[in-house]
Amino acid sequence: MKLNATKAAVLGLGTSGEAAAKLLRREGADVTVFDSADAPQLKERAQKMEALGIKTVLGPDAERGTVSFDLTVLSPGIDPEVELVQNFIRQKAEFTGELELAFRFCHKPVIAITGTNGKTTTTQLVELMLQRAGVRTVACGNIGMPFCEAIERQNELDVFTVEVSSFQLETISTFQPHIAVWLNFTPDHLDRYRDLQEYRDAKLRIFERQQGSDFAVVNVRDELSGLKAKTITFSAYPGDADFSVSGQSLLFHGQPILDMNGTSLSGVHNAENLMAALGVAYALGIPWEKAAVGLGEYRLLPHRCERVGEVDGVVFINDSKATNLDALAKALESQSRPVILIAGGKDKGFPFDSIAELVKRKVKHAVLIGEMAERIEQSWSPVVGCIRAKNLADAIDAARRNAISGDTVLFSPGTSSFDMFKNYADRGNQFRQRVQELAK
Ligand code: UMA
Repeated sequence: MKLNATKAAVLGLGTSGEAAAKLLRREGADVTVFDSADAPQLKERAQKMEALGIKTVLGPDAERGTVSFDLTVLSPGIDPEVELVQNFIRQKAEFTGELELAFRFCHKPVIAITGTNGKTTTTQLVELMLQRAGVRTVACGNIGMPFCEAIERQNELDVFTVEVSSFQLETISTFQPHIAVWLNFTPDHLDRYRDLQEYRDAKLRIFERQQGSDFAVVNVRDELSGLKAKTITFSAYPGDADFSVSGQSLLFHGQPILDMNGTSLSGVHNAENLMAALGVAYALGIPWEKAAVGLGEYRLLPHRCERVGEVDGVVFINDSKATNLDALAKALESQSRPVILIAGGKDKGFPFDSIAELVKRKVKHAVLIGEMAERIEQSWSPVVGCIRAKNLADAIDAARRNAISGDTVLFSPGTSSFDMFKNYADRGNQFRQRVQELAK
């Protein structure tokens, strides 16, 4: 598809905006990128874009433009309510997401993976499983490398493995994954969506364009109906699903196909992630023995229940990737020792009351940080002693003072990091570094 006579606007000069602008430029479009920020780093990136023949408008001017465009690409992290987007809406712009844009240039089958939790782990499991089984693929999308960037490499690939967020799905129109994976759905992102239904509706769009020749690999507990694709189900809980669990064994139609002891993964949520990956193998006709090779080799990324040290018999676990309550609950459920929990962060619009019973069962003391600290204290103080800390270092010190040998200090914030940190990885790295200093 050549875009020689096309005037394209890209909103946002983050990683996805940059990749979208470069793709459009390569295809011959006249591209302008708009970004409301104008920090030095962004200016540097803008200069690089200008060198490629891509125009940029930064800072307050980005929110005032009045020129009209044939195509307007919206970065997934930009909330449609912000002035940058509203200004384009007033000019009757229709938005194409970065995911949708990439798909329009995609000639290979797409495996799209969504869910509130486990997306990144499952995307990586599928990538490694396929690569070890001789299928050429790359993990891209919400995981980090934008789909628009991965498109450049499509001649070397057999299939794309794309982690897909609800934000990206808001702006699709033709996106049709050959295999759509739905891991789970629990409350999140209520700072962007009016309610849970709106969040769920955005996610459900992953199935919107699928046909009978496509596959939907879905968690049976989420009771998805009206799917046009061939449906493959999994569940870690008793019930009727194609893939199920018995002890450490993963079963397909009742027959054992993978022993979790042969992987580095444990816990209910990872059983589901593994079954979802095996569902992809089934859809692609990959034998179980071949699928097992990559799944067995896989090692979890940092910040996911990562043991980062032990001081005087107290184990410290970094679960900074827990950016919603369900992830925090799963981390707590998998703890067998008494827990000093460090939680809190950005206010994403959901209360912490719903896990108070679990906190009561597992947690000796809760140390609370960030924007949410006061609200969490209101929810949990009837069931557990709460301490408020002004920053992460103080929180770690308070947790250590209140822990005795045999306890675990679990840093599982339950919400996102942006009130105090660059992102969850920065937050987790700071936690790890501080614990390693204590261990010296
Ligand atoms: N911006 C404006 N005006 C505004 C608001 C933002 O111009 O009013 C600009 C910012 O200054 C910034 C740009 O928009 O320069 C940011 O765009 P973006 O947030 O879309 O960020 P990207 O760097 O393009 O990253 C996005 C995804 N981010 C989000 O969805 C929040 C990344 O997922 C993804 O890896 C990347 O595209 C490549 O596909 C991150 C994420 O947090 C990991 N995702 C959420 C999650 O997993 O929960 C959905």
